[in-house]
Amino acid sequence: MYTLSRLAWKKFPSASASPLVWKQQEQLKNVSLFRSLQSSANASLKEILGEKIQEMREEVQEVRHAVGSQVLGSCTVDQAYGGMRSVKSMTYETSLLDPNEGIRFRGYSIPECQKLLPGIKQGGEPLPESLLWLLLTGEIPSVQQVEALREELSSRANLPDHVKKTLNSVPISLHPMAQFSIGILTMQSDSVFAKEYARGAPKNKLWEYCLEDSLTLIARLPQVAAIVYRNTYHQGKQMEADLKLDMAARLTKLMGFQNPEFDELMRLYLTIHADHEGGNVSAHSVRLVGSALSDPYLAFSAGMNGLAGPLHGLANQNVLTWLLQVKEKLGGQSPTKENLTKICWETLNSGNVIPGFGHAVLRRTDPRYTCQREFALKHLPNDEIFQLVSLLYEVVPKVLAEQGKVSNPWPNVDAHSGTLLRYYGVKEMTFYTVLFGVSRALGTLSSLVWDRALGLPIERPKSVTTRWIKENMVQAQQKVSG
Ligand code: NMX
Ligand code: MLT
Repeated sequence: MYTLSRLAWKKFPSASASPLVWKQQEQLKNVSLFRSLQSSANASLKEILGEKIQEMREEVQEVRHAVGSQVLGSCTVDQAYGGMRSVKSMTYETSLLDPNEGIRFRGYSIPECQKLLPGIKQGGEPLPESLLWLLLTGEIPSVQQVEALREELSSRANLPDHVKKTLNSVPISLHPMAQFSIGILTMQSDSVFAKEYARGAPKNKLWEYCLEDSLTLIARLPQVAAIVYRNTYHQGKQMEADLKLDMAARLTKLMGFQNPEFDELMRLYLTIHADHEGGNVSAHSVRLVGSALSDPYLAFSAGMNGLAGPLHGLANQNVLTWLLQVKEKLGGQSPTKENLTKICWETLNSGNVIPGFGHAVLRRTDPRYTCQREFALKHLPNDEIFQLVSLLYEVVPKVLAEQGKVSNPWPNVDAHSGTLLRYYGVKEMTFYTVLFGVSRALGTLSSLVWDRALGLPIERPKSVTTRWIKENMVQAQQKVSG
């Protein structure tokens, strides 16, 4: 039997005893973005969500009543063959991507999140727990709320033995993302959602069970990731979990690191990779599989299988592999714009993409790249690989623009993350996408809770064959043109 979430009932105590140092109250006094924090500082996550869901259900009804029959987007034949690029055909509440400005989490840009979301120290990076609260509720959390959520996640973090046994028995020749996905599926035995659905739970209650599973899943992912890491690269010697720590620090300790600066990087990392609106492969896979009322474990594992592709999350692994190849090709020469331009052309001419550059939606430098660059400028300005990345920022967009194929020559999030991880000692590139996956749980599972709250139906877009297009469109056009 599962135990009901303490969040369901818990009111939050005063933050005065919190070990966390909170920057937000000071900063927020005069900020107009600061919407509803003060009024709800003592409400529980589930209370707030319950209220928001009620409001949102009404809002969606009103919107559908007002404009339900209007066209949101249309789809050309090229778009149907072209990965449905830019076709507006779904709603997704937790984040929105602007092609020029980049991602906003519930309306807040990354710099705004860095300012407003509670961190562990003055001027520090946001806690991923803070972002999770924001994504779920749409509100900047109070100090007490983040601390309570941290405690709640810690209380759910222990892995069942059968999950450890399964992870310890898979061959380490399996890619870490495949191991990670297996670990997630193995936890499915604890799905409250699946049990309650089988017992006949009504549709309007499903979000509560989805929330239960999502919180448990998010809480346990650091340990799943760390077991994969320690098994694959450290002979299976596992580290003890410290449940007093925040999610990011718990993860780095479980991986075997003891470095407060690396903990700060991990807070930033887990925050910025969390969500990227609804159409990217991982988010859309979670949404799609979840729409069949598959439970959050099944849905999230599907998302991770998509994240593991080289055009999506695996690009972070490929970027560092490529950077090290570039370094090798330089053969001891200092990198210059000239020799890097030549190497970029060699990559393109051999039929490969330059990993970490380009994007399906973005048309400028990814703000997730920019904030990582700022972190590097502050903490590792003299690192050799960072300097190479910096110089490539001046070279690659020019080369890609000259080649003339790409819609966006600018760097994305993956162009930078491996350099930072490597600097702090995570040199095993094949592990990088797992860290992306731990973070992506925050956004995709928050969104899944909302999918169930809004009662979104099973996804089933209509497909057509090329023959159908010929018979219904090509021939019709030929008739018109005589
Ligand atoms: N290097 C070389 N060619 C590229 C690149 C690149 N970085 N980006 C796009 N192209 C090519 C692309 O392969 C396509 O070629 P073709 O017509 O021969 O098929 C052409 O440019 C047009 O593609 P776009 O419309 O610019 O990009 P699309 O929306 O199809 O794909 C990506 C977006 C991200 C898949 C693509 O830019 C890419 O492959 N980038 C490198 C891999 C990468 O960094 N992925 C990570 C994305 C972020 N994430 O974490 O998921
Ligand atoms: C992501 O973070 O999901 C990537 O940038 C890919 C995307 O948004 O399409």
